[in-house]
Amino acid sequence: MKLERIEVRHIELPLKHPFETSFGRSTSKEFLLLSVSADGITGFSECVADADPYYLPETNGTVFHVLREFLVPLAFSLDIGDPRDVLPALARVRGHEMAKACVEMAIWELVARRDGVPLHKVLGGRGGRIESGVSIGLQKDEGALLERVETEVAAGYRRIKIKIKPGHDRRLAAAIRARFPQIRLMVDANSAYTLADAPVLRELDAFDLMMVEQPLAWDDIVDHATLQKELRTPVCLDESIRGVDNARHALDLGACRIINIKVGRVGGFRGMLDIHELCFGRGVPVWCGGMLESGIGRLANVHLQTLPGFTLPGDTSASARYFEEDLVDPPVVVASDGTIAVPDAPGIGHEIVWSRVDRATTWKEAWTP
Ligand code: OSB
Ligand code: MG
Repeated sequence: MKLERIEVRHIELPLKHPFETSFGRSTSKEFLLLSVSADGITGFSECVADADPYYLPETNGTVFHVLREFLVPLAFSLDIGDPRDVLPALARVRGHEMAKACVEMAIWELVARRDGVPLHKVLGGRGGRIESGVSIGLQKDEGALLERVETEVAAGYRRIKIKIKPGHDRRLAAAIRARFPQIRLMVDANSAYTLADAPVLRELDAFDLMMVEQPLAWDDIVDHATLQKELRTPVCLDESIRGVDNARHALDLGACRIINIKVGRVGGFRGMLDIHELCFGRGVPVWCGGMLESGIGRLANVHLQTLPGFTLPGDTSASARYFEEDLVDPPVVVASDGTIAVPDAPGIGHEIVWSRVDRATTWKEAWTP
């Protein structure tokens, strides 16, 4: 199969509420939507890069550049058989995992549509339902945070994650634990600490947290290994994991006991599958992170979480937490038992509403071989 057309759109969707982390505050979601076509069928993917390089180095601008100059011409040169072979075929381009992932994921989605099967089928997953957790951003004060936790627990979510940063950590975890002794709770620092903060992070051991996510630098595994030895709470790596090789290095060094897999951060579904297999083989739990995706990326996350190693609830929550109106119909919904239905229609499995996509598109560009 040879690709015949690739289109990229820049989409801007307002967020219902600002989302704040240790690295910044977003009021809208800006992302690239990729469409790849062959043999009269089109597959879709949502790129996880942001407008800015505050989470990881890639941005919508760097992704567009690398697509136009390198990955799109390379993708047109491929004779595509098994979609597992696409990521290795892009290896000449070093790094730029998010740019590679959006090409690779759109090809998998196209293959699923061509074969008339849901995405989870081509990935080797199952139908049914997945467990859902939420990620709660930094709030204006402790009262507002407790209110948000209350709302999400009442909605049925099976795990609560809160964002922390220096000065807003121990006290927040203590307040939530005092009010909700039983909930599955974790914290995400998005690289806001250094090894010198180990004493503060060790105090978090008192709150029965499932894990502390990415406390140290975005590209570190060595200091995380030192830190993990000093904590009872498992360390989970997010930003630091960019592919199966560095995931293996992290596990070998003891830098973490849990891995957050974001498919767009690890080069696409092949990177996700390889890390999943590595961790499954070693009994290391994985879960699926989120990047405030629209329904297109959100549904990709729903499908991949049906693989057997995804044993912990992920960050895939309802579309309505973020968007007035999602780009897919129906939107992603979470039942009162905290689960999401895995679609069984072809590809991502929900209709893309093109009138809404057109309205949210700020610019687009298309290429042919
Ligand atoms: O670190 O997991 C993260 C959002 C943007 C960038 C990084 C992260 C997040 C989230 C939100 O935690 C997860 C979601 O609800 O999509
Ligand atoms: Mg994270």
